[in-house]
Amino acid sequence: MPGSTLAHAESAPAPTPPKAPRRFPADFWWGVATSAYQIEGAHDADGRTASIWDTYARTPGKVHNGDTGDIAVDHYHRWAQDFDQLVQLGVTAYRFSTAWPRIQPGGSGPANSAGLDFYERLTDGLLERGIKPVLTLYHWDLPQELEDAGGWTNRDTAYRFAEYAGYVGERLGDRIAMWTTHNEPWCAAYLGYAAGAHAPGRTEPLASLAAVHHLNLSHGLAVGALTAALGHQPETSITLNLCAVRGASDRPEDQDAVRRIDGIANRVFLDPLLRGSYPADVLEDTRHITDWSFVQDGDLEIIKQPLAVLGVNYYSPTVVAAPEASESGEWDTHHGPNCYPGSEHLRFPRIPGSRTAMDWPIDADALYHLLLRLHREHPDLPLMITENGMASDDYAGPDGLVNDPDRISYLSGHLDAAARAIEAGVDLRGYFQWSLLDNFEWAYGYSKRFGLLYVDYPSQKRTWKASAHWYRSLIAAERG
Ligand code: GCO
Repeated sequence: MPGSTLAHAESAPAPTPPKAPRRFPADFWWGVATSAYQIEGAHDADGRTASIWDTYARTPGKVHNGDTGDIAVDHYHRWAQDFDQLVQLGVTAYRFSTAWPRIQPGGSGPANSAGLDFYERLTDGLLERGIKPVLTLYHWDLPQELEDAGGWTNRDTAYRFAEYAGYVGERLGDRIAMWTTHNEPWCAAYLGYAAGAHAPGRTEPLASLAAVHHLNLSHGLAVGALTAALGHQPETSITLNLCAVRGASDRPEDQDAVRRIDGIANRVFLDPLLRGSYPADVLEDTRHITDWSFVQDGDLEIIKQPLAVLGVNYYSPTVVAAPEASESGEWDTHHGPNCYPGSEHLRFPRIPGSRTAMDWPIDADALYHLLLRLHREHPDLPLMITENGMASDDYAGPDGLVNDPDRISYLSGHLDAAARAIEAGVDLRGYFQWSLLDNFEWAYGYSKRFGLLYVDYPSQKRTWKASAHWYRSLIAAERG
């Protein structure tokens, strides 16, 4: 076990404790989030086989600098020291994901006991530290063999996912405080199969819509598998990166563009999950691409399962315009290329104002309005913010300090928005900052830093940023 490589910036400036009185419920879940491929490394340890991200990262030109998750931040070996930092932060919950190819090498056949052992160590390590394990079953690391058989465009993958979920449920059972089936099926489907900007790098609109459905279907099947494994339905959720979209103007064509994007990005998941049907306007908007015959009788009943909470990942808003209505010659491509099947003609005018190191616009108010919308449309559905954070160009100064005032300002503003939403009646149960550690930021490799802890990649040394001290003091003030 490597020696502790943590470097506390002991003389870090004492952050100003939050001035506001407590604004969150006493039982609010305060957390941080990570994902397997982004932090674990140990890509071929103890039986793990390749995922689509291992393949994609090895494909020349796909990932910045040719970076891969082979080592990442070596969490596979350093998890205990990282978990000790969770205790220092004072978080009450920790959101992580399990790597399917570690648990079921090749995506079919028996479970790999050594892989399950690792996640049992994580789970028990969290419980021993008084921290709730929030487990995501799929954060994009599909076993490559399943992609070779069609991936999420192949209906059978949904059934393979349920088998994998059953293995994890059987081993970890009721030790998991919240089971999340999927992280951002939007990314898995649209960036993976339409834009080609994420693994598996395909650019096939029809395939991406089939992937949307099979991801939705796999959610329902996995809930069934967890229920069978545990003997009762556990606390279950799914995490969506909902698009906080507004029009470039009030012109009818821009407002119809909003309807289109809201449908293909949000309601194509929300409606099957919560209403048991696909939105008619989305079926119409995509009629020229597919007749949706991949939706089989009974699928929608499977998808619509009771949810303990809906996880919401929020980073930045979106403005959309019909092509001729654009005011600015610049287009905001923080989604990457327009990857919306059937709405590729729409454009995203660049939003003025401050932006993160990802070139994403910053607007906490859009989070407030997104939460209120969800509460309005689904008043009995508890919510959790399962990811919120920003990339900034962090560096350790000669004094060893990592000052990240922009991140503190971002987190403060978005937590203010969350508190205002609670005041307005939203049943918000928790907040998970993205991310505990600087890590592998997908196609950006290690060039973007989202962590509360700075990672010096060559040495794997962790250093608290000023935002980590700030978040710790905020949690302490809120927990009282
Ligand atoms: C996502 C993923 C995370 C990202 C984070 C920053 O929301 O895209 O869940 O894996 O790293 O959001 O982009």
